[in-house]
Amino acid sequence: MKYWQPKYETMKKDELAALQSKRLKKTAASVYNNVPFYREKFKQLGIKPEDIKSAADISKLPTTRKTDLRDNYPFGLFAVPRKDIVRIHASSGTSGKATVVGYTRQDIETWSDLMARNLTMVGLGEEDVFQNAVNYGLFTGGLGFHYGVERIGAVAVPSGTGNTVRQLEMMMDFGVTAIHCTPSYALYLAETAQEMDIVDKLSLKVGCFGAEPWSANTRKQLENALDLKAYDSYGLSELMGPGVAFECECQDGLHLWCDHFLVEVLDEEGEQVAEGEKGELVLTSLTKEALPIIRYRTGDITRLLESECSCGRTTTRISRLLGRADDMLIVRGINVFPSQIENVIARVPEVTEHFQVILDRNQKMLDELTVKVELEENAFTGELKDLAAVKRHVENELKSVLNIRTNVDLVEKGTIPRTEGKSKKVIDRRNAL
Ligand code: DLL
Repeated sequence: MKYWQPKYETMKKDELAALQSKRLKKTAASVYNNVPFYREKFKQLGIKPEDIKSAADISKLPTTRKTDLRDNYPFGLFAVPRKDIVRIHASSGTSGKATVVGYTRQDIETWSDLMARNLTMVGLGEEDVFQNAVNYGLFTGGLGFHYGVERIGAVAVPSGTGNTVRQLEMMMDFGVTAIHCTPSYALYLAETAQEMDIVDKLSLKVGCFGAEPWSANTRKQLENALDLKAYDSYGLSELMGPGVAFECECQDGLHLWCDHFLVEVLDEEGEQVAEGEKGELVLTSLTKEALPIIRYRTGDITRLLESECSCGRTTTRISRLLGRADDMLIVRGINVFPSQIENVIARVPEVTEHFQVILDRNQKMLDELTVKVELEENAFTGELKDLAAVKRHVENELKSVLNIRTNVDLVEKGTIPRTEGKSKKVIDRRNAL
């Protein structure tokens, strides 16, 4: 069994708790002294950094939400001067301003090491050729993985996204042994490889898949189709990017690197759940310099797994992500909130306020978002070209807000079901596959 940083990966629970306490105290002091937003929050709660004596005091601290980052756009929550920032990324969220995150040189070092831990954990090393088939822009998945691949001394193939046939050719020509992409893109790669009848010419042994939800069933499908072992990779820009939690070869939950992140899984009352129970993942960074984050409400639902893993690592594990506490959807890797759609629809006089979002996965395994909206009676002129114009107008408005193409389906007034309780605004048919 190989570890990248065995000292931290297999640390005894009490030593780990002591390290977490030390780092939490430092983080609390850093945000209090350097970030006006947090200083104000501490004041409202009547606490000072000195009140944090150990990691167990975490529940005294305020929580942070995505909207707090947006409200402080772009750099308002940074805890270091601009000269110490060496890189920024942005989350894929699209409502209003993007969520901008920053890194110091040391933050990039930490991130590279955590990615190196993950890649070593799934059996990769300097003999491997790693194709990184995700976007290399502001999205953290590209450079985040890339630095980890270089750190373990494997060959990085920064193929980025698109051109599936070329991606597969590279895999054959370069003897690629490991790939990283979203699970939905992996399904498309698998299907194309089968159509090209080249699966036996590939030498893939490991697939790292994440950035969006996927199921145990998809894992089986991918492992069979591509003849590799598929591992779940979880992360979020606000805490760093990919590499926050990752599966080991046991494929029994994701190891969350507790020396760098303090994990809470909270129920609806804000209480920590027991082992095996579901709740919202709430994370506190323990070592981040540029953008320390206190009790970040990820909105992701998971189960807490505290028992020891047979791989020997002593971190807390979390189960595969089970859904969202809010209604955020991830469509082609972009975060979409139904409330954004609602706001757009409300601005268009030709349609009613009723709508329904339908998510499908097309033949290329890409997400398709259809928005059903009702035409107002007085907007129906009987002319098809007028209908087409309304449809185009709503589609364009949605595109400018969501940043993704949608298909608008105009339906007759009264046909979208009304309910007394919560209406089912979203029908997600993607996992029916
Ligand atoms: O998606 C970081 C990342 C890149 C993770 C590459 C893994 C691989 P964001 O764009 O900020 O960051 O989106 C974060 O994506 O809160 C989850 O809702 C979702 N997500 C990420 N990984 C998984 C996963 C990157 N393995 C948001 N399973 C998170 C389910 C995931 N959902």
